Amino acid sequence: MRSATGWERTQVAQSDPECLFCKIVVGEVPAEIVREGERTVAFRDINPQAPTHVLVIPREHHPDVAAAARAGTGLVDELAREAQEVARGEGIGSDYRLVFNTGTGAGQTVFHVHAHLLGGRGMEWPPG
Ligand code: IU
Repeated sequence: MRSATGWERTQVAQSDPECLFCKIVVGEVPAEIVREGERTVAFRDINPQAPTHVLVIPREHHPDVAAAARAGTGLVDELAREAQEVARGEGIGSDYRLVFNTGTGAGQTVFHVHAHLLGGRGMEWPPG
């Protein structure tokens, strides 16, 4: 398991010291990192729901996708682009599901925006 050590000293504009994913960003909490960018980190979900289950997050703290979109800096676009790169790296091409659970009623449990990239198996619709 590798932590995000290469970026430990990067100044993150917006960070929450209590946030688990902010701690992963600075390497304080280990995670299985699969890809890092200037503004994003992608790591494997500890409780995978598919052969590929990677979380793509911004380094900046935003509680959910709507807040990240409101920041108006193209961050949500970048999460989608990074997810595509991770999918390519995982060998699943462009067949994947990208999910932003938003709000406790929709199953969000970690309030640092994250895109779930799920793939490597058939998907059903509607989701549960
Ligand atoms: P959710 O959409 O907020 O429910 O997703 C949070 C995800 O974070 C969930 O799939 C967890 O398995 C995952 N996760 C993780 O990968 N590492 C952790 O230390 C914790 C949660 I806590």
